[in-house]
Amino acid sequence: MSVTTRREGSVGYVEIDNAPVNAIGLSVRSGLQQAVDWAERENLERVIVSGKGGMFAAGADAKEFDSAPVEPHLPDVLNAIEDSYVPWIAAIEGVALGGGAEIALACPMRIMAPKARIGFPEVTLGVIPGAGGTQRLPRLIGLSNALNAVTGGKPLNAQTALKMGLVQAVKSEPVEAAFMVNSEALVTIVPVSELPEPAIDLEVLNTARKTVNTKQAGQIAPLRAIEVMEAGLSLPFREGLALERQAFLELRSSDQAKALRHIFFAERAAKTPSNIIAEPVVPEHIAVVGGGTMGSGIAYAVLNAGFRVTVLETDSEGVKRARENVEKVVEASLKRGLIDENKANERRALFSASTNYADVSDATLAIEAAFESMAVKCQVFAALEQSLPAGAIIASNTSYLDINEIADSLSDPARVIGLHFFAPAHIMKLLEIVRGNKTSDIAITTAFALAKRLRKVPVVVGVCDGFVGNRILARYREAADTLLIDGSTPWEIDEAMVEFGYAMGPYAAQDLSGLDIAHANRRRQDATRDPARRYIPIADRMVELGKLGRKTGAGWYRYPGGNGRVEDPVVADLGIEEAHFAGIERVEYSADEIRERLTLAMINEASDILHEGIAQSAADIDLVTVFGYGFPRWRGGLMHYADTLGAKEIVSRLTRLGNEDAIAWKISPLLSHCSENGIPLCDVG
Ligand code: T1G
Repeated sequence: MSVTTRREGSVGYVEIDNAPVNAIGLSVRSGLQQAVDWAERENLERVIVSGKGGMFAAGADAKEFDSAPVEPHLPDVLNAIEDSYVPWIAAIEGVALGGGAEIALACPMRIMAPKARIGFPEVTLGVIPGAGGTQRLPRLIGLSNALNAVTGGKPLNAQTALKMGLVQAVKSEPVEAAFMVNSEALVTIVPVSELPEPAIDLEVLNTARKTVNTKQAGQIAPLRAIEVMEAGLSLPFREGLALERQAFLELRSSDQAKALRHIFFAERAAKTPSNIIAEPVVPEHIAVVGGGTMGSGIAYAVLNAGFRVTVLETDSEGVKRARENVEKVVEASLKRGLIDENKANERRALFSASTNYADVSDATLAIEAAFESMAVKCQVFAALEQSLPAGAIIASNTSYLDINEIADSLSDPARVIGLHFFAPAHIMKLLEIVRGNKTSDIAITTAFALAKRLRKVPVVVGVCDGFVGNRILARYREAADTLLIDGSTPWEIDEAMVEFGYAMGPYAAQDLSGLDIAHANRRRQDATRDPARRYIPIADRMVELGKLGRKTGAGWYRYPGGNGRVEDPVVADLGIEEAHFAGIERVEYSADEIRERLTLAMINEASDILHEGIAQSAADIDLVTVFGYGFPRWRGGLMHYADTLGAKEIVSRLTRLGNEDAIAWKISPLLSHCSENGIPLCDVG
């Protein structure tokens, strides 16, 4: 039963009971409809609706969005609640999101628990509120607050909801408080849909549109929400409702909604592989080796999850630096209001730094984030193997180096795994779990358990140069540099990729991370690079000129005194000069051609990664590209996007590009296979 009813005296209790998040599927809608009829048959004085398990309702069941809507439709159920002569009170604990919040809006009274949250996250799934939210909310909290809540999709805490009039009370026991509400007061409350609609405020509407076009560029749902909310201001409620419903149903089947649902469910499916059943090591104390940017970021991420952490450094200077780096992150979190002083002190109390490996003799997990040199890493791993208990798992945060080689330097290679964090490590959600040839199942399950505690998105990857993310990134950058020498400028390329949906293009991104990192990797690859493959020397020249990016005040762009970035004609000339040396006649590339080449280069490389078993599924590659490399979430990740083109079309375009450069555009056997057999990439793995 997804909705239970019981009465006590003249009060009816309706409880949504659909674990794990009380998603409002067909059985819940039917149960609520029956509850309305039941309350009237029983001639109750009031109904108190709540959710079982400390959660009101997570919203409509998004798993139903791929099938035709089935009655009773939620808007109709909510109208029945609102129109009933038995007044309903929503007693909200946990979260009331999407359709859950709309149930609350249909009730004359709403009471929230102090830690509960209420919101309209529909746009994060590529849709809009489809059960009255766009029509009731402006009437209740005003146009501006309603636009922010719906287009931003962010849940509101109880105090904010109370202040803006979204709920009438915040009580520690919402159900009990609902029982105590004065009956006379209850029956005099005007239903939300009968409140006067706010005036059309063009300035507020235009501000909302401007915000969406800046912060959610390319996304259609937020703009549709504004359109429907604006229309509703001059329509009778039921007509506004019909407009909302039509827009919701159209969006539900849109490419963007399908892409966002794909990522939503792929993220939640990223759990320990079902064929691995070993019990994880649950560390009380975690050692982090290296207190630099990555090490201190990792240490803070682990502190944030409540673990005791000791950062190991080589000398007292390093210990001091580690302490300062971690304190900097604590202070930044305090300043951003992410934690309060108590939480900050809790983290400080769990943290220590030392040069003495004996201080981590009880640590059952170590994460090495030392200098990216094989010799240094093997030294650190040997010291850790000596100091840590026998069953401890030892992980490396290396971005590129061979985990197998590190593992083979130990007497017990099974305890070695890669945990590849992304800077800033306490913020970026992706965690590549690098499985070596001898990595044990315990190490894998420990990595997944850690990822869950750190609220990271874990993806198992195999050992190769760059694993999954950095290998795709290297091919993306190579394709960009090829355009650079063949005719484009960094800013043309960046602009084209921002229009595709990236927050920033490849060159602005490199200026952030520093051009020296990729330069060091190219030098490392010199010995094994295919001499027949085109090599573009422009990025090397940039490093030789000391143009390393923001940190040197100039990279692909110039950064005059913190006033943002400006194009640098010296850089454009470098491309022209190198083209001249190489005897290349430069040509103009359109934004479409730039986007095509860079996305096809990544898709082709990712297909090889899948083909070689370095990634286990196309969905995993989608998680890596979205959560680690800024691929637009509303395109569903690299491989979901590839499937919108189709393998056949991709192969035909790669064939055309192959006429220019057969080596760089060599078609992945997986793409050829999918093209010949009509197989979507998302079915691979
Ligand atoms: N539909 C279906 N399944 C859902 C779901 C949903 N809305 N929300 C969560 N799940 C599943 C999830 O896939 C996972 O499954 C399990 O529940 C636990 O989720 C009509 C049209 C509520 C804050 O966007 O934000 O309402 O992996 O790991 O960390 O106008 O889930 O266990 O098999 O995330 O405790 C709007 C989405 C829908 C909210 C809980 N609602 N969910 O977080 O658990 S559209 C949302 C969340 C709508 C109306 C419109 C979070 C959560 P499995 P979890 P959590």
